[in-house]
Amino acid sequence: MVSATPVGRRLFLAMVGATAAGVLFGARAQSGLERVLRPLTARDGTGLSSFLPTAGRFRIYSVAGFLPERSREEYRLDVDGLVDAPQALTYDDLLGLPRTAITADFQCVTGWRVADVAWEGVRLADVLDVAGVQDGATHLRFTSFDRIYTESLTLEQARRSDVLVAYAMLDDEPISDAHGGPVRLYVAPMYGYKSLKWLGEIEVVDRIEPGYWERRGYDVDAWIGRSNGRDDDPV
Ligand SMILES: Nc1nc2c(c(=O)[nH]1)N[C@H]1C(S)=C(S)[C@@H](COP(=O)(O)O)O[C@H]1N2
Ligand SMILES: [Mo]
Repeated sequence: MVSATPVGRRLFLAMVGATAAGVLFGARAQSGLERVLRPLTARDGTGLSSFLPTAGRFRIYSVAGFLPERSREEYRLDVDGLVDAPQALTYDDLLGLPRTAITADFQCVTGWRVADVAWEGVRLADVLDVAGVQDGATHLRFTSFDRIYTESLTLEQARRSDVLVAYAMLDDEPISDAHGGPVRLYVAPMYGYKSLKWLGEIEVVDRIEPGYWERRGYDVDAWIGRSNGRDDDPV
């Protein structure tokens, strides 16, 4: 798979911490394996789940230590800060915006990679246009409804066509709770930690506020293959 790459000690310790606290189980979403294992592994704090065959599969991460749940009916995406018209978009509002599909490898900075994952959703740029970004805005601050995880992007990065507010993944399924549904961020050209799960709020701001992992030593600009001391193949 991916060979070990030198990473700073601080970063290494952050990864070890993440592995102990944040990996709930690892299996490809919607597979029979996952359905069978979910009740066991979601509660497994022993690390037993790491013996499951997970090569080429997603690890399910939650730094919060639990998987928050929100139904599509109760879901809202707040878009606020330096915008003309603050929004509380429903799931159906998002479905009503132009649908975009991207298929690419999903790459975690710790090394695991899932090939050819299909994502569907709305371009983040289109969501921003609904709210109307004001002059002087430079960055976005994303907050998960797990109330702990945060992320950031520059406005320029956010407007790329391969950055999605995603509501479907894998084989056209809605995004499961485990994978950050009903709506998560998907930042195709960057390592997985930029793809914030359980997306609750997008705040338009005028300065960078580093996200959860960035405050713990990871690069803010997390381009695959040219950040965090790694040299993975680009997606
Ligand atoms: N809210 C939240 N989003 C998150 C994380 C997390 O712990 N909490 N982990 C990140 C990391 S490091 C990766 S690699 C991906 C993993 O996505 P998955 O759990 O669907 O496999 O989610 C990212 N988004
Ligand atoms: Mo990751």
